[in-house]
Amino acid sequence: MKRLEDFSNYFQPLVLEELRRRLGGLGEIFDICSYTFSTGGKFFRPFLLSEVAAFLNKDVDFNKIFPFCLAIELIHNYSLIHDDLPSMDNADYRRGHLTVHKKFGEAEAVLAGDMLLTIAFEVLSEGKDFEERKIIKIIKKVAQYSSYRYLITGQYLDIWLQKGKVEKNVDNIRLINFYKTAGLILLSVEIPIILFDPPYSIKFSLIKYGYFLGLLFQITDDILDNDGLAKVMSVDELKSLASSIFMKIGRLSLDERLLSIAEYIYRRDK
Ligand code: GRG
Repeated sequence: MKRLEDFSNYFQPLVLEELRRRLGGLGEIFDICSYTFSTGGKFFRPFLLSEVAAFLNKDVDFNKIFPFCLAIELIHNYSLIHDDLPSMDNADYRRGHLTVHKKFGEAEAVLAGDMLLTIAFEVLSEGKDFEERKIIKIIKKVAQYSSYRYLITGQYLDIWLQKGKVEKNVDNIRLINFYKTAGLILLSVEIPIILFDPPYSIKFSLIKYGYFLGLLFQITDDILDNDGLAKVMSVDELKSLASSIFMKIGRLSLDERLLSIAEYIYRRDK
């Protein structure tokens, strides 16, 4: 998707610049913590956040929402670095490059994840262009969604599924995958809602949009990776599930730009 590619090309150097501003004086610590951002992620979550912000306020100045975009991407990368660790998924490669622990060592990777997660909260506290009460509300929501409400609970359940403590069935896998994926996707939709406070009907459609997008993202990811739901459902079943969610998104009263993001997720091949 051209708009996402343009956004990624614009956003990636900004992320590196921000990390350099904070960690540049710390030598190798900067190299370890910034490595993940030079390995070619899509930057989908900050892109989604900026598109929802533009939907709610056509004149939005990107500089004002940048701290929120950055925080989401920092948390996303922290979760991937920790997910790849030997005690979790034990992955050697991500995005076609060595994972952080393979390149720099396990302790270093744990600390890099910790660093990115905590910097995200520092960055959020710097969103000076909006009222303080909105910033506090966002910080609270980000803390909840990245921990017990979605990400970390999802990871616990996943680990227990691998260990046989949670039954491997379609419902449990759907729930786990949803938790692991939906938290940050919903946040990317909910943060601009908090910032721009649209009327209730728009808020409602957008939250449904974020929820469906989270589901769709995970289903297409499982089809692409032949993992998760693809282990317990056929590709045809998954495609028909994805198609029904995509149709539901199409019925929400949103604009063409937001619908085209759903279409990109639905049809993506990487
Ligand atoms: C807190 C350790 C810990 C884990 C939380 C998020 C998570 C749980 C684990 C990450 C691994 C995983 C399967 C996440 C599901 C979400 C997902 C599909 C991530 C990949 O997102 P993309 O495709 O990645 O946006 P890029 O590489 O483009 O940034």
